[in-house]
Amino acid sequence: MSSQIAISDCMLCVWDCGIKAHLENGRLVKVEGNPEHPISRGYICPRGEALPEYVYSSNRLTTPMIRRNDRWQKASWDQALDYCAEKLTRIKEEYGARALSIFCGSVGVENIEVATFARRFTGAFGTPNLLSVENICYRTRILARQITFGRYPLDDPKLSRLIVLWGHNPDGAKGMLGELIRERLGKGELDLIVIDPKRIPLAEEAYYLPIRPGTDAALGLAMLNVIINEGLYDKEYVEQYTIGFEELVEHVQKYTPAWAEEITGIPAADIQAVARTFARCKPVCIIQGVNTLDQHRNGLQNSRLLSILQAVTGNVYTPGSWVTIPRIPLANLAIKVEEMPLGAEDYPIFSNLWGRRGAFGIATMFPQAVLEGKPYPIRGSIVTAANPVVSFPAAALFKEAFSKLDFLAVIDPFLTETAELADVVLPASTFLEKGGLAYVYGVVFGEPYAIIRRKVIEPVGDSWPDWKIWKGLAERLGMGELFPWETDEEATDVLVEPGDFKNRLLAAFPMGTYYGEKEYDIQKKKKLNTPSGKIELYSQTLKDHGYDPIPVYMEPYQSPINTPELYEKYPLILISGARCQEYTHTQMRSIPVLRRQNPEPLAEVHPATAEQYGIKDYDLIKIEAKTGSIKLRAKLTDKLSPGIVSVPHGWAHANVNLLVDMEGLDPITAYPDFKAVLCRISKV
Ligand SMILES: Nc1nc2c(c(=O)[nH]1)N[C@H]1C(S)=C(S)[C@@H](COP(=O)(O)OP(=O)(O)OC[C@H]3O[C@@H](n4cnc5c(=O)[nH]c(N)nc54)[C@H](O)[C@@H]3O)O[C@H]1N2
Ligand SMILES: Nc1nc2c(c(=O)[nH]1)N[C@H]1C(S)=C(S)[C@@H](COP(=O)(O)OP(=O)(O)OC[C@H]3O[C@@H](n4cnc5c(=O)[nH]c(N)nc54)[C@H](O)[C@@H]3O)O[C@H]1N2
Ligand code: SF4
Ligand SMILES: [Mo]
Repeated sequence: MSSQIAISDCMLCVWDCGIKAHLENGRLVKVEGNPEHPISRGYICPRGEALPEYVYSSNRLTTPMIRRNDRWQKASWDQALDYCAEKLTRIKEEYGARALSIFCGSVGVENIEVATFARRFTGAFGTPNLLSVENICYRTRILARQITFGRYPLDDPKLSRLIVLWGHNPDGAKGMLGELIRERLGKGELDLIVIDPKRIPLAEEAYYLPIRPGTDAALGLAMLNVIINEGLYDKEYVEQYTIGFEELVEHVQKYTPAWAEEITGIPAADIQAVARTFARCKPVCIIQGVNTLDQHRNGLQNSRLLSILQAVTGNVYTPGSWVTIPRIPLANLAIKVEEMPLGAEDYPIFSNLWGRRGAFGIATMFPQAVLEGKPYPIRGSIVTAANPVVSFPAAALFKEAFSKLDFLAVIDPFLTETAELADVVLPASTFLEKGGLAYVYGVVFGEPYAIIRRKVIEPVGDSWPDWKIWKGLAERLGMGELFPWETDEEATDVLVEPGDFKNRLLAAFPMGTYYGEKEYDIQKKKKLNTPSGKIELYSQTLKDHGYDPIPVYMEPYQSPINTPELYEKYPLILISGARCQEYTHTQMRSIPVLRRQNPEPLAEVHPATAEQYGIKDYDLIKIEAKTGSIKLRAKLTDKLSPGIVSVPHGWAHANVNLLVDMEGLDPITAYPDFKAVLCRISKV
């Protein structure tokens, strides 16, 4: 028997922890964290450890399948790709190229191999409609920081004196950050503030502010009120590097701590205390939820407020605050389509900020385009590395839309709920069965580090890597010359621009290498990339587009104050999507070792709230909202504030997205409100 250990990285979620993969006769048998990886330093979560069970799962799709007479039939790759090509050609002839949407999920934007070739195919086919989770996750905060700073600065938590976890629970969503914070707290190097409706584990070691979901902007504005009126801002920094401070001073006057207490439920004295600590401790780094604050009707302005808090206290571009890192020299393999995608007119900043064109259209407009033909019909879709029928808001509507297409193909290693609606499923290899590139370390620790990945095990069954699937499709559509790569190595290496970095990266395999250094003090060295060349506390760009140039407070669309009649019927607030270590989104429920650790979705409720409705721990309950209802068991916990129900996302049989609608989208980015939905509960 031949045993071997391969150094690689895990892509079961976005953080790319370093791993050691133990192989026996070429088969993966065990996975552990790699202590030599400079960022993850040996950290591994239960999903990473379950990689052998994941890759060899009996639920893997091992061959293409075509649906005929409502039954799946196994097909060869030739048959399946020919079939797709025929359907795609018909859609193009009948409705034009734009009637096809390519739909990418979390893996479809985070795994650069998956994302790059999906995007290239979109351009080659000639449709502008590349849709993705970026319309519900992360792009909003990037935009908010770009609007404020010209670039997107990242967290630098290794050197912070104070960290604010604002709607973020590292123990669920970003384990290696949790480890770092505990290590630094243990050494007495760090203070911590937690702002969350739930007393998360790290709140035990922090100054904790329980907040009413969706009211974060009220807290942020009141903190600014205190910081400005008590003269606690960084006068020199503000004067030299920002514009709009005078307008900001006037703007925040009405947002007093007493006003914010009414809205957020946080006592005014606590708001004052936190504002003072925030302004006096340097360097400080707000680590906002990866999506939490963005997934609100006020999402972009929530994120803008955090930028303004960092800026007025002089906590941008300094060690331990928010920093920038050089851009990784990725090759640009996108093929340009002149026409703008769905939603570009209604959400112009999302699509094009200062001539920087966004990669994606507005995915939340997809159901309307399919079901009503507005603004024009979408008739076909290829979904890759996504499960939107479960992961997107207004789940019933998305399901109906995917069901009513003329043609749907799904590329995935598993038969997802979205794949169950497809005409064709194409089995994708997982990241360990192909090449790739890991480079998201900037997002966790501001680290400009990258690793080139090579295949660790052979593709399972007759699965193909994504690049090969797109190539096969392109060939059948007469565009084969645009996908000339023949081997896994070629298709991986082409992701990085030729040059010094690429040579270093290849030479550093399998460990990876830095592609630059953190950049500090750039505000001192050059004009920033905003229209004014300064940090824009007041944004003329937002104003010119008809939005508030300085963030205002906006109630959640459904709320006790905004919709009091609805509140009478649905008196509790539903938050959704808190992460757990066992699963990534809708995935991995069929992996027994993970399912045993986390067998079923549980709705968290405060014991006092549960008692009001006669609910005991582990009772089966019904949660109803305006758009639907789900059933699952209750978990009583006094960690969650009373009056709130917290439900995980990603469980198909109790899909919380049946309760989330798309009525009150963020006017700037069309993000839905996943985190403040009115609901009621009852014992079943
Ligand atoms: N294990 C695991 N890790 C993941 C993922 C996964 O599926 N599984 N997904 C990855 C992805 S794509 C993403 S986007 C990130 C998500 O990462 P985050 O958005 O950071 O999610 P969480 O850390 O779970 O934090 C959610 C916290 O926000 C609180 N919260 C809810 N509503 C509000 C509110 O209105 N205001 C405030 N202040 N707090 C609120 C919740 O109580 C919870 O503690 O996680 C990534 N990491
Ligand atoms: N209510 C509520 N809903 C939410 C959220 C929330 O907080 N609350 N969070 C939202 C967020 S932030 C996000 S990012 C979305 C995520 O939404 P999705 O991306 O739709 O969810 P996933 O389950 O991660 O789907 C990824 C798919 O990629 C497949 N896959 C894995 N590797 C590969 C590969 O190499 N190639 C291909 N082709 N496929 C692969 C997986 O099997 C899986 O089916 O969910 C969102 N939904
Ligand atoms: S946190 Fe877990 S799933 Fe995510 S990359 Fe690390 S080991 Fe993999
Ligand atoms: Mo996300």
